[in-house]
Amino acid sequence: MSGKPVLHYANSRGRMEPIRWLLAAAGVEFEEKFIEKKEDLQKLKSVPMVEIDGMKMVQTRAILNYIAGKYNLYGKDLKERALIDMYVEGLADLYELVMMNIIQPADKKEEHLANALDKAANRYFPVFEKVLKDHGQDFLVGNKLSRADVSLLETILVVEECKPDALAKFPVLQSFKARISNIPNIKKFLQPGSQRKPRLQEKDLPKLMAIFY
Ligand SMILES: N[C@@H](CCC(=O)N[C@@H](CS)C(=O)NCC(=O)O)C(=O)O
Repeated sequence: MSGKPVLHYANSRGRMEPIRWLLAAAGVEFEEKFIEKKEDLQKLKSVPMVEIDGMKMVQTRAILNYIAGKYNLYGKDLKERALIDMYVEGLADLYELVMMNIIQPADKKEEHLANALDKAANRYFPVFEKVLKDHGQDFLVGNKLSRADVSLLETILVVEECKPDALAKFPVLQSFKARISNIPNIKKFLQPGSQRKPRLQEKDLPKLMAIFY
């Protein structure tokens, strides 16, 4: 297949958003087909689904691994790849924790968010601050943009949506954020009108629940 990748998912972030980010960072244009109702999901069986290079790929991690490998965002050898995997999986844990806040019961939301933000500030961000500070390079691994940098920026932005000063105690992450946000493909994706999806609002939940649950 020679055309653009086609992404099948709801018109929301969910599990597709890291795929949108990675394609955008790689400078790859993509089309989107939004599922609107349960029957659309039943036809596809599993989403995210991405049509790419003649394949119909499912499973978020498999899709991300393929894109990262194809566009040289996955390190130069197995050891770099192992580091990138560790960073990406850790960031995915934090990302999921924050994203799940919206579906917590009303009386648990505040406590859940406080726990997620505490983990960001005391467990996750200090690790990345130290990695960048210790090696003094612009990127997390191999002095070159990788999917780990893309995940870190995406996760920082999601945490900042909940706590705008989340990076106050992390000067190295502040410069990292500014630097990576300024890479032309990423800068474009961060501008209004891109295919980046907005933060999920409570009012969007019933429609998504009707599709996925
Ligand atoms: N491991 C799969 C999980 C896929 C998944 O759970 N997708 C959700 C939407 S984000 C879904 O389809 N839920 C409804 C269902 O399983 O019927 C992946 O990462 O792609």
